[in-house]
Amino acid sequence: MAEEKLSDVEHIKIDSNYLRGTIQQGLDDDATGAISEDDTQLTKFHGFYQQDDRDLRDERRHQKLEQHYQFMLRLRLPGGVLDGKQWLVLDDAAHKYANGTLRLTTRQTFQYHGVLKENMKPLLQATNEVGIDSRGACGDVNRNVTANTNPGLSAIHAEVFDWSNKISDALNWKSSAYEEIWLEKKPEKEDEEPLYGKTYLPRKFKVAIAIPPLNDVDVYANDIGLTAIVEDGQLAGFNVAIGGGMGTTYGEPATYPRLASLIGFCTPDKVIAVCQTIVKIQRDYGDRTNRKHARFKYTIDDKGLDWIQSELNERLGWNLGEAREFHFDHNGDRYGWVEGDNGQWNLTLFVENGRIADRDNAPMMSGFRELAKTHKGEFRVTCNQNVIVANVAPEDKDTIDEIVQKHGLKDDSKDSALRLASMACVAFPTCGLAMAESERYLPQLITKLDNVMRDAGLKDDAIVVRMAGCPNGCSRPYLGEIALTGKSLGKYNLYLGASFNGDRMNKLYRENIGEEEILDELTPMIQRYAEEREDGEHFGDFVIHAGIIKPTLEGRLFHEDVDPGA
Ligand code: SRM
Ligand code: SF4
Repeated sequence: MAEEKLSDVEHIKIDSNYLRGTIQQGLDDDATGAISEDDTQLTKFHGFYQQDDRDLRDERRHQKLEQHYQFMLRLRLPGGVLDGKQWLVLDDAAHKYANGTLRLTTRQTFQYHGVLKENMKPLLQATNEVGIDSRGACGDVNRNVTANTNPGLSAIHAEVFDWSNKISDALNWKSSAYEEIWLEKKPEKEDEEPLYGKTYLPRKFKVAIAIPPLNDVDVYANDIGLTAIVEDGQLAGFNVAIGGGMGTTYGEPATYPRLASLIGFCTPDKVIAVCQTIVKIQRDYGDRTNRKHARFKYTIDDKGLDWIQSELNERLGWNLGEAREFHFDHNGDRYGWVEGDNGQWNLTLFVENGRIADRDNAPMMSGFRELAKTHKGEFRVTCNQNVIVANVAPEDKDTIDEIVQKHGLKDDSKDSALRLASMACVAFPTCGLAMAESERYLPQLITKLDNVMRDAGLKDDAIVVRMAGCPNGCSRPYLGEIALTGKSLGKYNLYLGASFNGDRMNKLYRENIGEEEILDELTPMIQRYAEEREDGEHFGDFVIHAGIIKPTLEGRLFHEDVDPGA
């Protein structure tokens, strides 16, 4: 590949001296709240995105002020597990160095928003002090490794959690730029990147581990989706699926969401080698000229799945085994108390769209802080942006319940089945790519849909609703039974008919519609569903049975409008 064809970001990486660039000089420059444009690409590898408050853009422009630059920090938290001491430090840092909230993400970790340049170092030093870093949380490398939080299968969960940590470490970048810049430690050895080399990957890369029957990680949305195979109560190994991804750009059919393809099985002792080898294939063959075509899914579709499989087998020196039997029930969370097979209890709490904040009549941040002071087990963040208070001794359940009650961490009057199954990405005001509201708007739309569901007698039905502020797919909308992706302020594309367990994507149903049309479309469907469904059927299936959407098993989203009568 001729050098001049490489994308700009490739040059920035090559010239960065192993991801240092001029980040330190940028931090020292107090004439601006921003850092240099090139460095904004490099800080991603360290976990930071430069943003500005979009609510203030016009006002600042009017006042001839520079934009209100600030940073988002994403932490690396494989498997989403942390203890009470760590939680308290994250909470404290949110008040001292960010906007006073914590944001749980769809990849099982925490984000800080509104971090000013001068607070970046102290913030990272605080989290690193309790063993939580942000290396590789963003950037052209492997991201946070997610793992199922299944509270019922405690022993298998512990084992899978261990593998998520090992995979995360094995796929992380190694240069000492991180310690040097943020922790002010002198490098102890020469920099090298044995896995990635100086140009890292062509694009982001994601790994998830599911434990059937739950697919809460949405395993098929990942570049590598591992499904734990449990036989006779033991972890026998992992089914391996490759090439999942959600991102697409409107009007560019060459970009599309894709579900990962199942290619085989490996035993646990081989899983690191399998992941590293797949990453190396993407490193060597991924497109470094066009970032919109650089994800592994496109490498697979360009080269062919067979070619990728034989390349993998050849590099490994052995062949993956045949994929083993398994079954997924659904991709949501199980709320309330669940007893683990170790006799300890686990409480899953709903956090609407992942935002933990103290609001009038809902002191959620304070509630979790109280839990963190008291709880002796760990917390687990789920890929549905919720929190599990995990490993609670039977005798401690009442104390946990009291704190939950006192701080309104559970609100049965508000938390309908529909709301509990909903999820929105961040979007405005921090996301630079947002075209429409998401986190700030979905709660209101759900309230309206709740009325429709209640009137239809479906108040206990958990239909998976997902909203995103643009087509990039951060809330994995193409796996929502009902999904909305932002087109412009107040306007969304409506998608319908994904399966209930994350193994089939939905299809575009209406384009560019506002709230009134959304409700006009969904109300009669929900009413008809209530009339026609048989017990146990799910909405995604109903949509197909009712003939509104033809099913797609090809793993591709259909972009043409579908005739409701077809
Ligand atoms: Fe995402 C970009 C937020 C999960 C696909 N995502 C962004 C940025 C950083 C916007 C930007 O590039 O300037 C968003 C920051 C918003 C903010 O203000 O915080 C952002 N993504 C998020 C989070 C926080 C959404 C949430 O509400 O939880 C999730 C953080 C996950 C994490 O902890 O690592 C998040 N993003 C996802 C997922 C879901 C997943 O991984 O399971 C996807 C779809 C899966 C995939 O990768 O294909 C996803 N984000 C994207 C894309 C499209 C990538 C593509 O292949 O086209 C972008 C845009 C890009 O990379 O160019 C993006
Ligand atoms: Fe931003 Fe779009 Fe991702 Fe939402 S889906 S957080 S609007 S990039």
